[in-house]
Amino acid sequence: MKKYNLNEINKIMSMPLGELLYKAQHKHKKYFQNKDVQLASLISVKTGSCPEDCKYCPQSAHYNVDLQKEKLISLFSLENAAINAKKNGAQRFCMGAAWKKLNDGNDLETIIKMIKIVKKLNLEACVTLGTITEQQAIKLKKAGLDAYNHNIDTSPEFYKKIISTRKFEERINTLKKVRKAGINVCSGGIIGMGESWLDRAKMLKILHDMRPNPESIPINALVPVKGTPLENRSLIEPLEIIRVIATARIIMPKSRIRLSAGRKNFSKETQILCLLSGANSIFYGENLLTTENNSMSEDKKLIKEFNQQDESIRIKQLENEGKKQSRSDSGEIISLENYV
Ligand code: SAM
Ligand code: DTB
Ligand code: SF4
Repeated sequence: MKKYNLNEINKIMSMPLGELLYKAQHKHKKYFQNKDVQLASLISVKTGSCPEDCKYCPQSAHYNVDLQKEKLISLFSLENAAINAKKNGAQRFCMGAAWKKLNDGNDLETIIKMIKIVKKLNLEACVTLGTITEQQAIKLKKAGLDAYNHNIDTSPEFYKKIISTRKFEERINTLKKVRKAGINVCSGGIIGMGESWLDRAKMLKILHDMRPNPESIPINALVPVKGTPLENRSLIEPLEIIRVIATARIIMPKSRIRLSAGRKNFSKETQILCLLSGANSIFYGENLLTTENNSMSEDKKLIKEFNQQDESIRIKQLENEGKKQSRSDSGEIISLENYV
């Protein structure tokens, strides 16, 4: 797999849009021949009161956000949510907890039970629980865990402006433990927190330098939540996320790129452009962790429209131009059979 340096990544990200999308599509077609879009459902298994101070996060205990805090949910609620996700067509089920780190004992044992429930339903199981130890990673793998989500979020330099309660390196260390235990890595970031294009390129470079690359890469657009320090940040321009996704697709062609938080603020056309740029997964379900997501019926329509040839256009063309014959510009009768 080709190695890109920072300069090259920057160059790719700033290419004329047509060229960027062309290159991204070329890679996408080569590595994902069946062109599927994976649907990943998300549930918050433990909500709020997190000791970390991530400036974007409504679940941090440092900020005053209107949020219903909750302890670990019951196995019964978890199973119902997973059954529902499966019924609605999800392939992956991701469980998130607002923890700085996973504690041994009841928390770890309950998470293991949750993973087993999800696996029994034949869903891919993913968790995001904060920092974990090597031993915990091995236990999670043994329980059947497919993937661990742990985002690097942004460049190491900008990270310091967003989070003061932990270091960027801690994230990398946890990711190494996940990989070593044989669990697939899910790691990506957020755009729209005030970072520069260089920060975005650096974030992508770090993900690209991980060998193998993370199997999945969530690209979140900041959801500015009232009460968090980033509440007043304006929404990103749609073309910004498209450039980030297309660049990620080009430099990490085998990874599943997940169009993640912030999708609710995008038009249908922007979401389709994200899929055309190389995104091949979405978070699917009415809620993310604590904020709203797009409706499932809209999403089903979106994927259908994206994948299906529009027969109605072809039929209308035939109706308008006479069943099997049409006139060319020069008035010559031509057969449509050659064209449809
Ligand atoms: N506590 C765990 C951790 O930090 O890894 C798991 C949960 S945390 C909420 C998972 C990810 O959600 C974060 O790394 C961040 O990328 C994303 N996230 C959180 N709040 C967000 C927001 N307001 N807008 C966009 N993405 C957000
Ligand atoms: C990821 O990168 N995005 C998801 C998932 N991994 C866990 C979380 C998005 C959270 C958005 C804010 C919220 O709903 O609390
Ligand atoms: Fe806690 Fe994760 Fe939110 Fe940071 S992103 S405050 S670690 S839940």
